[in-house]
Amino acid sequence: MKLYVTFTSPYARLARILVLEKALEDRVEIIAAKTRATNSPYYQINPSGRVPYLINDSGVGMEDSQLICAYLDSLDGKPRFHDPRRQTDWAYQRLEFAARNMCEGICVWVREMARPPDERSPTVLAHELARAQRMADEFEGCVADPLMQGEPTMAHLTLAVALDVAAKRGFGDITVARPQLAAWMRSVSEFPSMKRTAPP
Ligand SMILES: N[C@@H](CCC(=O)N[C@@H](CS)C(=O)NCC(=O)O)C(=O)O
Repeated sequence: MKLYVTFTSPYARLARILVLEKALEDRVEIIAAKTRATNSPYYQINPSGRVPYLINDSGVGMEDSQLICAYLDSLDGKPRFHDPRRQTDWAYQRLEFAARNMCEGICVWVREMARPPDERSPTVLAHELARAQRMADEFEGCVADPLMQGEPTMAHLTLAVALDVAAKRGFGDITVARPQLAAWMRSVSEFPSMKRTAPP
């Protein structure tokens, strides 16, 4: 299989983490894609131009971290990160989806900042800054929940990659002055799959 990524994308990082967690390194070739460039040859492979993108052993291409992570997790018939029993555990699902939405907002901020200064929207930047702070307050109140402790889930991984992209791409460390979230992030950052996929 081939997995197209960039090493800064939190979504691609989720797929890279699943490759490690599911011991698929020998089966999945990780390939750096050139995204956000006019006429990138990558667009011939994945017309959407986004990462991650997986081409499986049958040559079927699929995009989106949610789909790719679920697919990689299913290959051994023992989906640890997509346990069928959790699919209707709404207390868990709401945390995973909140983490994903927090990540999306931070990515909007990062993309906005990547534009030339005179093309940036202060309104969008302020909106995303405020959204992430509110959501961090919410997570400060719920990372002690047993659902966010113990063995990693997609909710853990998604929140952790979101916090890390914020810290590494100029948004700032959202765990500052949020002691529960800071302690939680320290412990999740110790997972070998998190360490081995840390952005440059
Ligand atoms: N919902 C998608 C989001 C993927 C995404 O937006 N990836 C960004 C990198 S963080 C990307 O490929 N951007 C390139 C572009 O927009 O052309 C997922 O979960 O995989």
